[in-house]
Amino acid sequence: LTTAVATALVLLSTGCSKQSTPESSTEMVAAKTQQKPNLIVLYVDDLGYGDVGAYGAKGVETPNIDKLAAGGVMFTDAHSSSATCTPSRYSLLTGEHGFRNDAAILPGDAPLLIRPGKKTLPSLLKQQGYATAVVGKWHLGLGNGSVDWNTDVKPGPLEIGFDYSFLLPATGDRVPTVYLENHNVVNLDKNDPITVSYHEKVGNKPTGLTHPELLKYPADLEHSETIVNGISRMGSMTGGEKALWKDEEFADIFTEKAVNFIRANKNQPFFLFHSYHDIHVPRMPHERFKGKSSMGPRGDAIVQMDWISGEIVKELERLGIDDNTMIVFTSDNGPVLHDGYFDQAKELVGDHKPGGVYRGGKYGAYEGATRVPTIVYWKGKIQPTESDALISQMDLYASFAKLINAPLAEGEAQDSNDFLDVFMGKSHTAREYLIEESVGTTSLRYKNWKLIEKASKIPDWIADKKMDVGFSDKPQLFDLSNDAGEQNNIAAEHPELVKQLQQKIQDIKQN
Ligand code: NG6
Ligand code: CA
Repeated sequence: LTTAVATALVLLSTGCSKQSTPESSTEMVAAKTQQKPNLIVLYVDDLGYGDVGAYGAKGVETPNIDKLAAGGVMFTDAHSSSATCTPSRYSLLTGEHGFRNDAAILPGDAPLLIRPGKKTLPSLLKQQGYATAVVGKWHLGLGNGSVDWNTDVKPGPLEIGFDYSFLLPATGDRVPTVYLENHNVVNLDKNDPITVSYHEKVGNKPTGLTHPELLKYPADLEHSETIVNGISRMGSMTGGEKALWKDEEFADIFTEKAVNFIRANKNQPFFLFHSYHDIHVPRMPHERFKGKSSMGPRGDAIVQMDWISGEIVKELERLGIDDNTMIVFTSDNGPVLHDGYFDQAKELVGDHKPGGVYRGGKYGAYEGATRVPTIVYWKGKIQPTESDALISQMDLYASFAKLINAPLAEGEAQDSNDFLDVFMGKSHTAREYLIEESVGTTSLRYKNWKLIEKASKIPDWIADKKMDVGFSDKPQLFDLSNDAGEQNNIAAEHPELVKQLQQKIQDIKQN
């Protein structure tokens, strides 16, 4: 043995993996990297705190997720960084608040929000020898502005740390309604090029307004542009007929891509960001899930989402790598019933409470907006427990880094804290403070206090939607320890505390 190899062996046996491995010994590299756990983030869209069996769901059963909850750490105060998708995803992948980059819901043709060169969770993991993939909904923009879907679409996930991507480019309700695998639209016929616009009508495909008789669901005005697969969407699109997706196939196609990635990388550490379309609108689960809940398409989409989760976990079990894989299950924001399509989500909800005891949901400022079901499961490594630690998805970045002994650069993941012990269920104490972003204002948690700042910039499209968003022209203060449902604004009784919390928001923002 050379001295270098001997040193590496000692490091291996002590579990220290920071030391660089001698280049001459490829076997050593293999041996070393094999020890690192696989990481999977199961990222559901618009799943509320109360939408999972283990969290009290009434109208739907989720046996696969309940199994993770029963065998892992089930969090009761874990949050997405924001009440909407784009900023939450931005935060998960960069470890910083969305407001640091003005992240907001993006149109379907927006440029890539995370610019190449920015440190990201996948780039860190890739540097540490991980194979990295994102499968499913992206909604973080692509390209540099005015994307041409007929050529290489980049920069995108591959330019910010992912080795492989299979995407629904924006959302299910936004064009383009095609899959993007790495840089290319899947099944694109060069003779039938795609054009997309969010400013004007392109081509002559029917729209929800001109051809309502073609629709599987009626939709509101915003969702009444180009019809694809019987569903009118946001934005206008023409061309790419052979490439158009069928919403009912999402579950099977994305699951297959995820499973293939896991199989192909079973012998080396991998990171899979599995980003569900469910249970976002349009809710159009596969035929076999129809009627499997009592809540219509929204409930059936939850059943489908549970099935997908089960398939991924079963694959890990089949391959015998479940004991070397840490799984984080969570959602990008809280629940919404009516979100543009008349799919009876409101009418059929019954006594099911999508946000559990928490008020509000998607877009808003109340707890229901960001407090989401969150489970960490790692067979054999985590003792089942429930945790009421206040924790954010942003904290996964620094915690994963800690798990694999990867140092963070100065300024990298600036809002992310290493709470590995909390994610592993060994400690129940995480944050004292956490900013919650909504589309109209900023809120702050301080222990069990919750401040909702007076609202400033409520977008028009939400102002007239009559949602329980909690935006007010005065600051609101709630004591969640006796008012979890945020009913009693006690700001007037605690003026000093309100001031301090407002100041804290400013401090964090200027940090
Ligand atoms: C909103 C859409 C909504 C949904 C949301 C994004 C309207 C009226 N509503 O703008 O249907 O697509 O964007 O959801 O336009 S998210 O989960 O990706 O943030
Ligand atoms: Ca969402």
